[in-house]
Amino acid sequence: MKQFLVFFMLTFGLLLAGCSDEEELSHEMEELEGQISELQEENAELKKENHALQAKLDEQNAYIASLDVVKEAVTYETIMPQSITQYPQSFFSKAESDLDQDGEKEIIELYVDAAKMDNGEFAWDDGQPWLLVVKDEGKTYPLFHDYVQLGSLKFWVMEREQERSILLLNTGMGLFHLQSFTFDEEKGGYVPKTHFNPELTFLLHPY
Ligand SMILES: [Ca+2]
Repeated sequence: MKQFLVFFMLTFGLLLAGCSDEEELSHEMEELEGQISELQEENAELKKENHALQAKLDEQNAYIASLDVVKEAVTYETIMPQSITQYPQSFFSKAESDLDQDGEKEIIELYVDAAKMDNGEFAWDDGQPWLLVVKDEGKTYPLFHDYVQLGSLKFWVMEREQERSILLLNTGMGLFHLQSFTFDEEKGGYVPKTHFNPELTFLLHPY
């Protein structure tokens, strides 16, 4: 009888221990499931954020691409004849050359909106509008018509590989912009091309 009692108590004890392990495991499983569920929610949230960021990135890339198109159009748009209603007040310099090589010389004129004093010097301001035009039998092509801050314009007529062009240097504030303008017979205008235009270039000498 005593042996039976010992056997019964041992069995009951083992059963109790088994139950307790099972409960603990079940509890751990629940906790793990909870953690998995939380991670899945976080993952879904991150995916959503990632999607939004990608959409924003796509939008910004499209905007940058549109700016490049505008930049290209501005840089390479052919300059057609225009009617100049108001010239800057002073004539600055002039050249003559057969730029389209049709046997007749065109007139290239540079004007600046600065008063010329009695001694022939210009009364320079911190900046002023400039205008560079090519005149060809009643047609006027404004190659440059803009404000130049703390700088000036200088042009040359050059011939290279039997093609004539005007070279224009703009040394406005933070600028050292060298462009050429070449007549395109098919387009009927002057095609501008930038050769040198590094960002924020300040001339130290000569100032
Ligand atoms: Ca000509």
